[in-house]
Amino acid sequence: MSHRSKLDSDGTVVIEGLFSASEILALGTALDAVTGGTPQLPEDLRDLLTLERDLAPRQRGEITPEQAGDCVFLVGELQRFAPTFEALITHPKILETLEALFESRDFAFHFMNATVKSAHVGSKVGWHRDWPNKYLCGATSNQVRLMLCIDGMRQGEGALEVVRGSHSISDEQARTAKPRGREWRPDEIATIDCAPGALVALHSKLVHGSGPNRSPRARRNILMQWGGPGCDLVGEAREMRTGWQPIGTLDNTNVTR
Ligand SMILES: O=C(O)CCC(=O)C(=O)O
Repeated sequence: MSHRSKLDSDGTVVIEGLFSASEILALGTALDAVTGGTPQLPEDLRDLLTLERDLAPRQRGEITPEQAGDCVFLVGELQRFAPTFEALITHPKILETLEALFESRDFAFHFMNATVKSAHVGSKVGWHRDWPNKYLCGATSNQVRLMLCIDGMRQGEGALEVVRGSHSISDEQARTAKPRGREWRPDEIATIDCAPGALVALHSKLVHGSGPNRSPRARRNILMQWGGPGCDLVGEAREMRTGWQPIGTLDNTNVTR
C-alpha cells in the first residue's frame, strides 16, 4: 500500500528505521545540548522554550513545578537552534516521504519543534486534531505532521495515541468538532509503538494525544508540519523557512529567513 493510501485509510504511516542509529544519535545529542544548557542560550532562543513547570496543572498532572525543575517540554522553532535541525527541511529521506504522502512535489514547510517528554516528569498532551490549529495552519486540511522519533515510543511511556477512523470527516466538520476532553472507548484508541529512528506521519484530521511519561527514559520527538497542494497558509505566524518549497515549483524568494 502506498504511503498516501495508508495515510488516508489508517490516519498514520509509521516508517521504521528511516533514520539510522548514527543520525538519530547526532540529533539526540544536538537536542540534549539545547535542553541541557538552557541558561547558556541567548535570550531570543530561550524564549522559544516551554518548560514543564510552566504548563497548566491539568497537563502536568501530579508533578509539581518543583519536581519538574528546569525540564524542557517544547523547543519551538527548532530549526533555529542548530544546522543539524535545519538540515531536516531538505533531508532527502524527509522529502521522498513527503512526495509519497502528498503524491506531489508541491509541498511547503510550515514549522518544526521538539516535543520532549522527560523521564519521570513528562506531561501529557490532550486529544486534538492538528487541522485546523491556531498556530500555523493551512487553508485546507491537506497538511501533514511528521514525528521523527529520537527515543522511539512505547505504550505507557508517553507514546502517541490515536483515535481510529477519526480523520474520516469533512473539513467543515473538523472546523467545528471539539475532541478535547472527550472520553473514548479503549477499542477506539491505538498506541503508536515504534523504535528510535522511526518517522511517524499523521493525518491532519486524526484525533490524537499522548499520556504522561513516568518511565526512567525520555521520549523525544522532532515534529514538523508540511502543507501540500491547495494548503496556502492562513494567519500571521511564521517561523524561519516557513513556506519553503524544497523541490516544488514556486519561487522561494519570500520565505522567512
Ligand atoms: O508529542 C506528542 O505526544 C503529541 C504532539 C502533538 O500532538 C502536537 O504537538 O500536536
